[in-house]
Amino acid sequence: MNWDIFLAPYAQAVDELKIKLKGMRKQFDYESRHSPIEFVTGRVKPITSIVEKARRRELNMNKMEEEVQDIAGLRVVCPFVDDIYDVAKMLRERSDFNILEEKDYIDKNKDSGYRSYHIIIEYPVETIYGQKKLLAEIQIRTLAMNFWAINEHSLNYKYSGKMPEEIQNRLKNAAEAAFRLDEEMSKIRQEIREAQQVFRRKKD
Ligand code: 0O2
Repeated sequence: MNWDIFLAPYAQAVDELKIKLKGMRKQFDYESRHSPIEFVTGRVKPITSIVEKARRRELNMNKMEEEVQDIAGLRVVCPFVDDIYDVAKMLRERSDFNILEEKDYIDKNKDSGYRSYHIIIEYPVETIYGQKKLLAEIQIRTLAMNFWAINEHSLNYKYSGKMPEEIQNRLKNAAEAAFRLDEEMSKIRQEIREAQQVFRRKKD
């Protein structure tokens, strides 16, 4: 397997989708409207993680393109929980990719405590050999969900997936605290928005 050749279209897809999703944020800024997008990141899954995932699921290496849906991964981080659903709606209305699947881990979080909204898309990339349709995963989550997930991810890495029970329990409590924070912030959302508008007017 030549990984550079295999991953090149995925790198292109990540670059293109980052520009497109960041463009949505910019459009809200130009129109001085509240942006449901705080920031956007993207990455191509590291080779070691692809191989590890394929092994864990006993995948046929030839079927990796269909089975590993997040080789191209985008993350849209939003201020509030409602913004996640607004972003998902905007993505459904786009014509530059097809949505294949949506996974709502917000209402029904994962056992670890993980919360996020995942959208699997089929994205067409133009290569020197013609068009190639590949899968990409867009994770949409709040700042609080993101804070929790990046810390949990580092701890999982540290303990190679065998996290001590005490830390697992602490993380579950932290996930609930993050969720309550999101709920509280949603309740005072209007106040926060007005404060941001005043701040923007003063800056202008
Ligand atoms: P990385 O290092 O971020 O690339 P499954 O394994 O079947 O449960 P599947 O099909 O891989 O799930 O898709 P799922 O559940 O939508 O998860 C895909 C990605 O979501 C993961 O990729 C993580 O990025 C994120 N994710 C899912 N569950 C958790 C979790 O409990 N904690 C954190 N921090 N992130 C999670 P990878 O390949 O696992 O990891």
